[in-house]
Amino acid sequence: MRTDTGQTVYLQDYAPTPYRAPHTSLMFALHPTRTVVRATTLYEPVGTGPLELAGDGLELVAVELDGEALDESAYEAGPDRFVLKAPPEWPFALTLVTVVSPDDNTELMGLYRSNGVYCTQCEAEGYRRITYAYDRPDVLTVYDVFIVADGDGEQVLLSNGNLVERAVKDGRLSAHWHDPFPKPTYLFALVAGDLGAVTDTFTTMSGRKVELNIYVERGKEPRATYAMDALKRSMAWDETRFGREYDLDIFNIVAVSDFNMGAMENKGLNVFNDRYVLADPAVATDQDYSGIETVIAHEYFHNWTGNRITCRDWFQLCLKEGLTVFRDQEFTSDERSRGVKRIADVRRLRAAQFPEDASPLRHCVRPSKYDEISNLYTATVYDKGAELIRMIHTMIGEAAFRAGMDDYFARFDGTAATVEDFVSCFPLADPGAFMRWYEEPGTPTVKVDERYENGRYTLELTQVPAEGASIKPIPVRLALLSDTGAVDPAKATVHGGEIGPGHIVLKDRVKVTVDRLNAAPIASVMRGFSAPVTIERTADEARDLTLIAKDDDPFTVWDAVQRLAVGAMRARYDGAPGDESALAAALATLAANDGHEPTFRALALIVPTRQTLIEAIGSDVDPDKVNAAHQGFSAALGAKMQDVLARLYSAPVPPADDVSAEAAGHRALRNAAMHLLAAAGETDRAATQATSATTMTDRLAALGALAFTDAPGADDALAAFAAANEHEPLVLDKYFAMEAMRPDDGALERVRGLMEHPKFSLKTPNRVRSLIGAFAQNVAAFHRADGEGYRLVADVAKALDKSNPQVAARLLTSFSDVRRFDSPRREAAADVLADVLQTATSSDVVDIARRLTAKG
Ligand code: B3K
Ligand code: ZN
Repeated sequence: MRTDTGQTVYLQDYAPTPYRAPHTSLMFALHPTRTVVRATTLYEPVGTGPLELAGDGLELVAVELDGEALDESAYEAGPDRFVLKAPPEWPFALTLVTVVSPDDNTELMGLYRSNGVYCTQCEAEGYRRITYAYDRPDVLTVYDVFIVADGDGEQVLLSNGNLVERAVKDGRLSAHWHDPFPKPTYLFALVAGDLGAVTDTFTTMSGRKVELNIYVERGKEPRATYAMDALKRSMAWDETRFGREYDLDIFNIVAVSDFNMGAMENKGLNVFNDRYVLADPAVATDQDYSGIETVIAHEYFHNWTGNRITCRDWFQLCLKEGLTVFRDQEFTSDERSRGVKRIADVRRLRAAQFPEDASPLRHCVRPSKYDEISNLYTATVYDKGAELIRMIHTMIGEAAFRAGMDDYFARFDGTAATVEDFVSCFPLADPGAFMRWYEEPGTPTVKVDERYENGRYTLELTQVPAEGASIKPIPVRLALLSDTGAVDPAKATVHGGEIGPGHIVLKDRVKVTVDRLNAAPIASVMRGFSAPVTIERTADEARDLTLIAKDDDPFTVWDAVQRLAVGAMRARYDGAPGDESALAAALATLAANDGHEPTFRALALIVPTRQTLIEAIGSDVDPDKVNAAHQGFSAALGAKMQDVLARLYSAPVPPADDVSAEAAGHRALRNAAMHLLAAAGETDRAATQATSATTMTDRLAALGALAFTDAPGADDALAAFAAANEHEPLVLDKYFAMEAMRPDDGALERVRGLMEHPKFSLKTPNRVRSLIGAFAQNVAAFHRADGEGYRLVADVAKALDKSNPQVAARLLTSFSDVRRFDSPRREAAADVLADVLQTATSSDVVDIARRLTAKG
């Protein structure tokens, strides 16, 4: 058990190690409870003093220096540290033999077993649970890995790099892997066990043939073909768009069912949560398919952004994560639809990152200190990190961006770099000012004011920094629409901002004026959501309806819909009768317009989440009133749009095996129509579809429409769904999540009941997230006035604090928006969190609980 409550680590304390570690030989004799790890590392002095290596709960059984047993007086060793007191002044080989127990590893960091398969997770600090090392990203090592295990020859034995040799002898298997690319410990991986494979090849742009394998649970191989297709498309795309070629002879992916996060980019051996690999239309939704495509691409793209160029220290995490998210977003935009992808990314940013940035857990994209590195894998580092790269792209344009990336790869390949190194590759007008985006937390606001008098139109944009933050450069993409088409930008006069290609860079204020107009134009501002800011614009229904009807930027159209919808829900929350007629008419026209992509139309029909409404209300929120406003609004919209929705629903259903983005769009549009109709009380279609659907997309959408409207038959339909999928863990996760998120009064009791379900287990992160994580998203149930919702989540976090602190800490972050609720709730949550803080022992949980309970 970990009892380290950690020490604060500061960016300013960075210092290189006094020894380099150019080569390591690792020998694993695998055993479920006593795996022996013999690590021989060549160290070269570049400074002086003791060699201090990190460990975590290790049992050390032998120490050798240059092949000779070392006297105990020469070193100090404990479970968490090894110190060679007076190392030689010349290069030396240190051998450390440790013993670890994969079966007792419930934290899923280091070497563990999932379904009998040995696998590893080392990022960020899991390697030190295998052997002592300089477990930090700036020490780059070439690895030779030797694996020995009992077996009959069927089992796979995998590590990073290229396979040198594999042998079977007398019931023993062995393999030797060599990775020629120096890498930090966090990218080390090993997998061994009985797995099935899908195999293919990819020929790179220089003509090298690469062997591709995706390993999955035996019998599930057909479900890995989509992932393989996504992998090959990712490899081709990175060549075309970024000139990046794959660099080893083999690329392996392994899917495991017990994994703390989505996937891991270990060099040449990516390990995946199986939910991001396994799919067929009967068990996976279109959303799952697109998730698989994204995560496969993301991990593959890390081969250059993360692996070939890694991070100097963990403060630079966004250097690999923000950049790689940007790259996967671009991949999806090129493969699917740019406009739709942008809306999807903005939804995610607003749902997760903006709230985080306004919460007690707020931090900079590149923080200057942390207590527990595992808690830094956040929406801010990933998604806001990607937005910062996108702003650079917007400000300098695609050609200069690509040239900057080429420069980055040329200058920093094979190194552990910093954010400053990256930014130095791009011709920014004021790099110092731009760096503030990395160094200050919080979301800036852009205020939009418009005036029209005597033929003169004035648009004023003002930047309001987040509390304690400064003015930063904000690229604003802008168009002025009028009845006679867009206003010629050449006729506009701009004061105060720098004009770049297709955008203005806003500092504190920009004024745009156009004279001699016959009518007021309409400003389409922040087109494509050109910066991660809050857009503050006065409510003006007529203006937003015009944007919905006339603007050609998908984001600004969708955003106008959101503004009107949230405004209408807010009015209902405040007790107004509610009048959605104009919005319903505009949406009906938009949804019926075949000129728009179906996915875009579907996105427009999705009612903004309860969470969005909560943020609009801001403080002292009553979650029951939120539910009522949300339901009332959805029902009214559904009723007013009945005819067009029924027509949309009657469109042909695409063939079940067509998982293309286009087919997914048609399904999404029909299902969005079905949802609104169900909200208005018309649940027959959903009831029929719940049993007749031929895809998981359609089945789950129908079940959701029944469950979320508490339709008659919802309970039975869900029970039948659970029974039919008893042996499909990934589908069962969907069932658990739906039961946990149903907005009726019985959610808490239902979740307590499901925690006793024979298939529920705290040992499987996917299951915990699907039941307890989903429950924490259920606004009225989690934020119950009696505090019982908080208690339930906290109790699970307390139990996991002992066995899997990373998952526990992640669950606890749900408490970060409690401050928006009314006072009995805030107090109930404070009590529960104080209790967690008092009893927790892991640095992960202590860090989050401490920040959530900090005063001021
Ligand atoms: N780099 C990993 C995340 C590791 C999380 C460690 N707690 C996956 C990714 O971002 O690609
Ligand atoms: Zn990543």
